[in-house]
Amino acid sequence: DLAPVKRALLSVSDKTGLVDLGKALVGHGVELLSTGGTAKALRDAGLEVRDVAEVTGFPEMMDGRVKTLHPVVHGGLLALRDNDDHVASMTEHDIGGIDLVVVNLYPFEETVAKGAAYDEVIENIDIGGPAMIRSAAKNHGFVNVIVDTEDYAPFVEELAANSGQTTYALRQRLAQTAYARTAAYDTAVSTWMAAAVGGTPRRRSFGGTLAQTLRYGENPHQQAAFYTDGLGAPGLATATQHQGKELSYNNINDTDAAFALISEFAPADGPACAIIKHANPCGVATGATLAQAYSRAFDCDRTSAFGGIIALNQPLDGETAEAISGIFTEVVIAPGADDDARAVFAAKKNLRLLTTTGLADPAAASLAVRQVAGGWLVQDRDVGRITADDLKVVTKKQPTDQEMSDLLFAWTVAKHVKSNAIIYVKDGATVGVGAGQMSRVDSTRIAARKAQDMADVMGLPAPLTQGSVVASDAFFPFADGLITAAEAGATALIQPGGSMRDDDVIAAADEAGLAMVFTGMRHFRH
Ligand code: 93A
Repeated sequence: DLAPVKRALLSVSDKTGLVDLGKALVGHGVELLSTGGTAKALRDAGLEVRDVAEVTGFPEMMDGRVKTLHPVVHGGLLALRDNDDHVASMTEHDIGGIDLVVVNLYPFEETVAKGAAYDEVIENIDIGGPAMIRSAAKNHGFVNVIVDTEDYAPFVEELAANSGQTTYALRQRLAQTAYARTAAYDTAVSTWMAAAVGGTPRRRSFGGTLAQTLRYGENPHQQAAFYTDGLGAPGLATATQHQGKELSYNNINDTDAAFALISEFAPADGPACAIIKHANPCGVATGATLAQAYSRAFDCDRTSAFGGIIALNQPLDGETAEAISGIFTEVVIAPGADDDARAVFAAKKNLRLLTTTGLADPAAASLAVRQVAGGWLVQDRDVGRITADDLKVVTKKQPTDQEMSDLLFAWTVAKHVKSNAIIYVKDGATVGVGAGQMSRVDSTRIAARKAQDMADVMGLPAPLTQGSVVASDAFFPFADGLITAAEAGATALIQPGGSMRDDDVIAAADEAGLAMVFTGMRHFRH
């Protein structure tokens, strides 16, 4: 199953490693064909190259839109070398075999990521490159195709090991990679166009490139990997890890949740901190300083914060790093870290520190995709946001200014808590979080009980839910949840409203002397 490599066509946008590869190929007696810019780069390095234009008898034309789209190229790639008919056609039409294609495509993803205008993005849709990749990959019985610079060196090693030939196993593996590349490329184009067109496209595809193989998945018996779309959104896909061992599957999932939540808090509005466990916040707080925001978030649920993921909305400083070092933390993610902070964490070998280029845009439209048996569920990410103007006060009592500010804070956190979500907040800090329960009243009770536990731990006379406000991610179907919250000391509530029994719930609020506002918007997170 060894096949010789006698002629190669190189056509690459990213010229990394090109000259070394060209030299190695020439060293194995391979003839090089190439397109404009690639040929120039090879010639500049002193290598002998034939222009594809010379081989096809056609110049590159239409701003390069037509360079390699020619039967002499595709015949040379697709011809079955052991088929008499094919070989006769090659002779008749003067088509030479091409045994290796090295192509990396116009940088479509990077062009989108840098925010280029529509027409520039369109010009960066590569047509000839994917065509050659697909032709070569189909004919992997004889032809080699390389789409990643990482594959240059192993390919050269294979040639050296097999006196200028390659094995079927290698060609087959390269072909699989090649089709994944063209599929991800077309996915990027189609995803970008779907956003430009709007609406619900009849066809959707999803794809990405391996960023990291993970040690295992949610559990050790599950294989896992992290794939990125290359479109450059701020977050884990583009973050820098400064220390600590590799992130695990659960770390990535939880850190993503932490970063999405903290991105709701604009740095200009002051420091904020979120502590995440199992993708749910166990403490979120603002503070006069970042260190204070951390300690207030920590005080919501000190027990759960152990082994948590911490996200900050401002660059990490030394004082906050010191405070965080008090207990075991898995990951800290922040839009930067100063030298003092780096020095403090240097002693904490197991702690992973990630810095991002900024926060995510909490209003940026993107898709949330979830797999179900036989398909995918796709929706817009929940970017719903409200301001005080959107709220309707439904009780006799009006919320005070402080309550109003806490209600909006609680509502923002609720969006990032698994349903049924109940969040108690006081003075810009969560003081009780009830997450992921099958009944809303249970979430209300659990959050209050956890606040009581914290009061016991901290030696407080009363739980911090006394004088707090409460957010509920969806309407209270009955008055029981609201009554539980009032018993825990809540004075104001925020919820979507819209239940058949809204009147009962409002009456119960009035009876308990609570203020309540309706958002008209729900934040289910299942
Ligand atoms: O505009 S294209 O879609 N038309 C083509 O016929 C074609 N052939 C190769 N783009 C085409 N390519 C791409 O040109 C390759 O995929 C590669 O990314 C790039 C290399 O161009 P150059 O060698 O001029 O730098």
